[in-house]
Amino acid sequence: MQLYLVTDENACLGRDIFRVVEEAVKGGVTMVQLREKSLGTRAFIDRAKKMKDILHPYHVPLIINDRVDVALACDADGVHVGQSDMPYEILKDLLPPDKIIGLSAETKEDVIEAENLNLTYLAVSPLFSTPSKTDTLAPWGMDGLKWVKAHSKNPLVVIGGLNESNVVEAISNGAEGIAVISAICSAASPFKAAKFLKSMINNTNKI
Ligand code: TZP
Ligand code: MG
Repeated sequence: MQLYLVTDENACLGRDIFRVVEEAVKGGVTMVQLREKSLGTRAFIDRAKKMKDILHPYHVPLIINDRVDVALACDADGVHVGQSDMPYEILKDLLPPDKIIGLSAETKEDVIEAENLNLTYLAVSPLFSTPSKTDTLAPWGMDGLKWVKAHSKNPLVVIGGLNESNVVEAISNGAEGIAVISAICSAASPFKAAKFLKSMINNTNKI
């Protein structure tokens, strides 16, 4: 989950979403979340299957946002849920045990509650405010990330406003990985953007 690409077709500047994702994977993206807020179920499943066919030759896992039914239908590698989505306790019984489960934490209470769950990762969301998602609670900021790191044993992913200007600080303050939409989907070259972000992550000392 070092460099985690979250898809948003609207951020792809009119380019084909599959091409953007494949370029990004060639550049070094290590995990992809298919996040489709407006597709119908059938179209979502079709897109997920096609995405999985693109990703698996690169051994990059496919995570489905919100929809456990879609994840099961296409045998995706996991599911990402937010605080108002399906509760973890139900999700874990529906999914095979080897699947990835990621959860977004927006408050300190979310972080503490998540300590009892067997998550693959906890997403600190949003780290910074971002035009890519405006219906969020207050951003955590770097001090918030430090607080989460000090209070959570879960592997942490940060999301929201991550780009080349703040990746190093996020990783050096305890994030295992960074999740991005616009820094890659809206880059002139998703390949080069991913490659650059990946090299920054690889060259950063973790705590
Ligand atoms: N969840 C919290 S912030 C966010 C999501 C899906 C959007 C991240 O997009 P960007 O463009 O990387 O800030
Ligand atoms: Mg959700």
